[in-house]
Amino acid sequence: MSNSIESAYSLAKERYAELGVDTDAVLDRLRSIPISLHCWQGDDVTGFEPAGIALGDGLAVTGKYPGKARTPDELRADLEKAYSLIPGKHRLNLHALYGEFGGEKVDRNQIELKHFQGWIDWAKAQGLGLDFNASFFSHPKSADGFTLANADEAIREFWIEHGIRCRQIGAAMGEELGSPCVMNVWAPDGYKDTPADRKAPRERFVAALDRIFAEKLDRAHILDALECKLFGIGSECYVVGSHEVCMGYAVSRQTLLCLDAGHFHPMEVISDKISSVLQYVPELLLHVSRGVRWDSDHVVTLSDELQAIACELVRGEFLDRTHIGLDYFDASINRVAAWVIGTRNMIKALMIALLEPGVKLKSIEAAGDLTGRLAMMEDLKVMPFGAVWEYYCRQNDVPAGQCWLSQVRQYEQEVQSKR
Ligand code: RNT
Ligand code: ZN
Repeated sequence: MSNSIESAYSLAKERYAELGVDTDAVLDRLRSIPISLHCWQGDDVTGFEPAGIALGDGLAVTGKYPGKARTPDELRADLEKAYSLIPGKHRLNLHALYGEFGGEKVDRNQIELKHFQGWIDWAKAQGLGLDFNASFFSHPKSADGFTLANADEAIREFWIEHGIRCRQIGAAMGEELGSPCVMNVWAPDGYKDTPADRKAPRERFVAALDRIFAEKLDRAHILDALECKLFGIGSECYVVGSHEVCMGYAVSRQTLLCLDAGHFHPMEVISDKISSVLQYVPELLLHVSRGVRWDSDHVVTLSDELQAIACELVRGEFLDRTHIGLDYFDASINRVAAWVIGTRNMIKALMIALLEPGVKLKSIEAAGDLTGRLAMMEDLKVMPFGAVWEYYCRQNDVPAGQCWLSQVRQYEQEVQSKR
């Protein structure tokens, strides 16, 4: 390890010790927190269905950066490059449309475990856990904007079957990998303009979810999650799976609730929702994202809100009940770099949160010293966490500072640019 990184770390360690924080213990804790990388950043949510149709249903990816992954092998190679530049052991979040169908037309209501065996074998070899998502979009049967809440019973049944199969596949993934698979359901259903009937689609949606989640599966293998949303492109006036619908569902059925940072009003933050919803739901899934003016899914930066999310998880001791996933898609920059930047930021935010003298802050607050609380929170912002971060990267054999980017550039030149 380079001397300057070590000596900066030992000075930082002293400074944190003065606040009663043990940096070595923080780094041990940090190493145990997995982040689930979203496979869909690697290919702009395209997937591998032979008759794949254009992305829609409220989702949009902008940018034309060259070199996107076109096959499962290319996507895995890109992911391996990204993981090699991210400290710690993490997970992969797969979508059902990323199955390996070998050019065969396998519709969503026909997917089977065998289509994901390649991913499971690869995850096992890489020491990664897998999470899974049913794909209720980019399909002719979602073209009218409705899937699980569709008024057409045959279409509803088609999507219910998809959901049921996704749970079974997810449970098998979790069992094979020895780590529970979080299986997330997000459905785009909604109307562009004001509905005459807001009730019936929600009733159909809840009934469809009950069918999908009916089979009792072992929570050691699979954890069911439901993701809400305020609006999407083309569903501006009405989204069936609103926060209230999903929250009520998750509370009453004791499933996980998925909070996506881009799925609320721009003035609303999920950091404030964590300790709220965990009063009622057993566990949470986070889709850490960054909305700019809308649910734009920008690469996660080390923003105030990212720090607030991480602080909430640490201060509330919620890390054991929260599964952290990322959800953004940017095709205007190198896609491997997008994974690396966003994931490293998530880890940095968790590290900064763990470096907080939490007991001290809470006791200042409990004593009513609100001046002292604000003063301490602000002074903590200039503590030498950069030195701790660089040490952590080195300790985990990944480049500290900006050196990781030259490795992405080399990979781009040798691999991605040849696609
Ligand atoms: C859509 C949701 C959903 C998707 C992914 C691809 O607004 O955020 O999670 O982004 O499933
Ligand atoms: Zn999401």
